[in-house]
Amino acid sequence: MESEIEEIAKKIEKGERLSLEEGLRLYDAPLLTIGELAKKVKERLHGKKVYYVYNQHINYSNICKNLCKFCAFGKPKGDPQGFTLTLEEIEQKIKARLDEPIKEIHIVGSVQPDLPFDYYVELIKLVHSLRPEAIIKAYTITEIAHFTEISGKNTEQVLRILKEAGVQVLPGGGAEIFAQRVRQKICPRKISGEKWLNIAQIAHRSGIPTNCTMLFGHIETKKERLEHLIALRELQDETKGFICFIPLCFHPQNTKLSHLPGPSGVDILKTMAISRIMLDNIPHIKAYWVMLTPKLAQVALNFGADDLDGTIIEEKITHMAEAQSPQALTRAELESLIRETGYKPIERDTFFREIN
Ligand code: V47
Repeated sequence: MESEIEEIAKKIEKGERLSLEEGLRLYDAPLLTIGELAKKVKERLHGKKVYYVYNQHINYSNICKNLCKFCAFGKPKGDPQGFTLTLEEIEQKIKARLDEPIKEIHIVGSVQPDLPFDYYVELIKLVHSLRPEAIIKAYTITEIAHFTEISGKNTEQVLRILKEAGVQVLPGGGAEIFAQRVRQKICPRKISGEKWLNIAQIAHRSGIPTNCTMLFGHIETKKERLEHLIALRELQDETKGFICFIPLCFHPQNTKLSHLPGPSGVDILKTMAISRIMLDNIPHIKAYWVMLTPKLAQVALNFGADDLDGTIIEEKITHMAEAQSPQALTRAELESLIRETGYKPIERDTFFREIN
């Protein structure tokens, strides 16, 4: 076993690509060994830089037709905890923070049964008109698939309309685990993994880069995780459209999978590191502090992650699943988390362009 890991380590040091079997074997290596390897890969790419973004999240609705079993955010129509923001309410949320130097607005919701396609387009136009300098990262691939259904337009047309309205990047959500076996059990109404990848491909070809994610630590096997990573890597070889990968650790509370324990700290850090090592063509790996907690996200910077995401301010998806993290971090808090690890904090925009 040790010599096998040594062989894999040599390949990583030479910058060679790992196979699914090699990725799987890495899970059996000691945590700190994998961490060191991932850290080398990350520092080869980014040196001592660790990024963060000054951003704002807007969740326009949580009323959802899909009701995935891993999700505590989505609510059925008529549920007392359900909400849908009017455009006026969204306007207020944006206006309330116009004095802050926000560089990115992250807008996602649910597969909402009643809103017309026009709402989604007008929402983007509104945000863009109020904050023309901020980059709008809006609507997951799952939402894009829904828009094609309600508008009767194809994916290219939907994306073109959204791009003209002001969308510059799609966030990485909705990917979950691509394996159909898992999707049938945890999100049977959601689009297939194949469809998710197909829409990502169309977005990239239409000049809209995206992020990508993997929701792990529920019922998936390690092999299914590796298959997921390799599917992303293969698409990236073709399109180069993924900016950042975000491993999302499952939060079971308040979900239909609340009997599951969720991933352990070791599993989270190993998955972060293995993601960095396997995804040799995706530039950035995000330690999303909202899901990890700021403390574990800070540790993850030594396990391959080069980004902490951002200031956030108001997050609902993880907090409805009882996340223990705060609602917001200030720029000073993010910078101090990064500095303490020996890395250099760099403020970025959505495309990872540095901000002075
Ligand atoms: O698609 C839902 C996941 C995603 C739970 O692109 C859960 O920069 C854990 O994708 N436990 C949404 N995860 C969040 C997301 C994201 C977040 C930050 C930045 C970016 C980006 C993307 O959260 C969903 C789903 O995969 N999720 N419920 C849960 N209980």
